[in-house]
Amino acid sequence: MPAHENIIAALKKAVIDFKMDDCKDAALKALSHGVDPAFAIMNGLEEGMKRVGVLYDTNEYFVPEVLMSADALYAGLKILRPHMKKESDVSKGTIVIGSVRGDVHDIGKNLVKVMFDTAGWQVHDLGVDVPIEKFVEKQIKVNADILVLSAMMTTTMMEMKKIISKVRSKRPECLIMIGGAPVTCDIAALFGADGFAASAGTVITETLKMIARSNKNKILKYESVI
Ligand code: B12
Repeated sequence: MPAHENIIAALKKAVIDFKMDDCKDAALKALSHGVDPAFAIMNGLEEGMKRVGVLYDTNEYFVPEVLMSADALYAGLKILRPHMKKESDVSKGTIVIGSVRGDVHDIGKNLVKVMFDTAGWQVHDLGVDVPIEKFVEKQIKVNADILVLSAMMTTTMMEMKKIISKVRSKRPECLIMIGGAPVTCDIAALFGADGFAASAGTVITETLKMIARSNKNKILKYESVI
């Protein structure tokens, strides 16, 4: 097995076995072997946490193991993140991101945040369990181009619908991208979101498509009135 595959496998295993030191060692090894940090994060750390998700769902892991795995993932991310190459220094725009009220899951949200940051967006992270008002106020205050919402539970996901209609009434020009394990493309359409992506790996591509769609709609609207 080529060296970098061993390293990716070691990153994944360290998250699954919630071995923080092993995760740090594998992350440092990834850097010294020239493995692309983004590739290591998504194929090592994220895949490891997805496996932990399955072990949790099958009652082989419980909250303590899951939290220790999350700690190992974050230890690896802390080493790899600073080495991700910023696409450009010119800001692509401003986003506000957060996990909705009642939801403290942040691993997925933080991986999505890393992608926006690396791709050149100015990121305002409101953290987890964020009340609607805070999303509304912040996106107005920083004149956000995009509001990015994360929810990991079917229960908390319903908050997104309320946030979208509130933000629409205040600042219709702010685009809204949503995601998280229970969220689907159909749900995003139902809630009136402008965009959806299934993972951190696809969020930037889907965001650029969302912006292109909204620009096209603006042109169509303009053409219809002239
Ligand atoms: C880790 C975890 C926890 C950890 C969170 C640690 C942390 N720092 O985040 C802890 C232990 C705290 C926890 C607590 C609970 N959890 Co929990 N948790 C999980 C677990 C095992 C893994 C989630 C995870 O991080 N996956 C790895 C990441 C990388 O993947 P991801 O989150 O899906 O994110 C990716 C995509 O979804 C997407 N994405 C995510 N957000 C966004 C946002 C945007 C805009 C976009 C575009 C994309 C996007 O991109 C991400 C990266 O590619 C899942 C099981 C599962 N199968 O998902 C249960 C799960 C989400 N939890 C669940 C539950 C019920 C709970 C608890 C209520 C349990 C309890 N009784 O206490 C509490 C609730 C806490 C709260 N109020 O939020 C349920 C939710 C069921 C439901 N209703 O939908 C799940 C599905 C487990 C289960 N099958 O029952 N949990």
